[in-house]
Amino acid sequence: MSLTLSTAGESHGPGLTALVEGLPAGLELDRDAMNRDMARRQLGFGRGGRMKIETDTAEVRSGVRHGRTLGGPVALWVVNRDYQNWEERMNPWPVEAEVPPVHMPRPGHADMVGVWKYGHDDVRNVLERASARETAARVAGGTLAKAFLRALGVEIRSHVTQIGPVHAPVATRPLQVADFEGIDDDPVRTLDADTSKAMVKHITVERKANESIGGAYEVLTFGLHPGIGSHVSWQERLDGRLAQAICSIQAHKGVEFGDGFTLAETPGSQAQDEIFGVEDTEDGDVHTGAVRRRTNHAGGLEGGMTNGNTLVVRAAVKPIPTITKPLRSVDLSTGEPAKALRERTDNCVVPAAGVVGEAMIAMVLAAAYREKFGGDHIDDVKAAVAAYEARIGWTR
Ligand code: EPS
Repeated sequence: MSLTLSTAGESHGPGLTALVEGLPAGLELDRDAMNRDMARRQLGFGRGGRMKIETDTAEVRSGVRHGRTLGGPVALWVVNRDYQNWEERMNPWPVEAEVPPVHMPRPGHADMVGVWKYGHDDVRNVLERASARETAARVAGGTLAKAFLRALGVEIRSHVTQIGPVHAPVATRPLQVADFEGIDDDPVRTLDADTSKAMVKHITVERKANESIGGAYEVLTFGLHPGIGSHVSWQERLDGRLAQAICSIQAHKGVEFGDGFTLAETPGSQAQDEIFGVEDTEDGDVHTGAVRRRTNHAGGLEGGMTNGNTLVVRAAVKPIPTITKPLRSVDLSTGEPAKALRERTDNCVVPAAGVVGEAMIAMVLAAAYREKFGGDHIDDVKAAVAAYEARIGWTR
């Protein structure tokens, strides 16, 4: 038993579908919490005009009755309100109107290679599916994975750590769930007020210069049991699975766990997280079951498995390729030099990307929990988790 998410839909088509298979029956869902996540993905200073058109919700189409899962596939529907402005251009069926094709691929987008690979002569046939609008369906699906994890005491939070060259200060102590209270009220979803101002200023300045802006965010998962994932085969190593999920998000170019790339320059004796017994506990130690840790260089992963410490995943997001200052490209119908497609766009998506990162991490973790603990009903899962906790002597 695993858990899978499939998405369908185009950016300006009728809407998006998320199909989640493998949830246990009896899992309680909170409609408001689901839609809060949908709204959080639309937040962030630097979004474009499209976000004023959409008010995303995850509408349950199947698999849930009276607020609880039935054990079958759950289908969620996210309507594209903008479709009413695109009905001719994006109609699934032939239309009378002349719809001009797009021939100018944007450097950095799927446009050009997608046209070659799939045999299209209209870039729109590629860009509509490649668009990061698809992440609305990922977040919808992620709300179900989060509900499942929450039922087992696992919570996921994210914050922006970098916008362009502006870095948030490194936390001086391990972050806790409570530190994230109110983070979504910050315009760039960062934890430090002065950094937030500097990030907003940077986006404002770059937007005026017709630039798009990248950055980085961190996703922390609290309360994970040790032993999620496995060392026994490369396919089951959780770091590998998490990296795939994060790097599959549009515009994501890098991922690291814990101290990540910094570990490459750290002497071995300082790069590991020493293990202390309970009798050796000091203030600030992280309780990871029967032992304590004073550091978390590993980001909560050892040997491809969770180790009971907080999972720390950091992702790098490039500046998105739709820019109001179009770059040089060629007209694919003539091969002549041309300016790339210029469209309404976002300038900075990093605050929203953090919410998408949460959803993808939730999907991977929930799948690994399903694989480890099985169970047809959520109570079966809870019983299996409790038995495992007793066997390894683990407490939060
Ligand atoms: C996107 C382009 C913009 C973004 C869109 C992703 O859409 P539009 O072309 O309609 O202005 O707003 O993101 C979303 C719609 C969303 O919900 O996140 C792109 O080309 O990737």
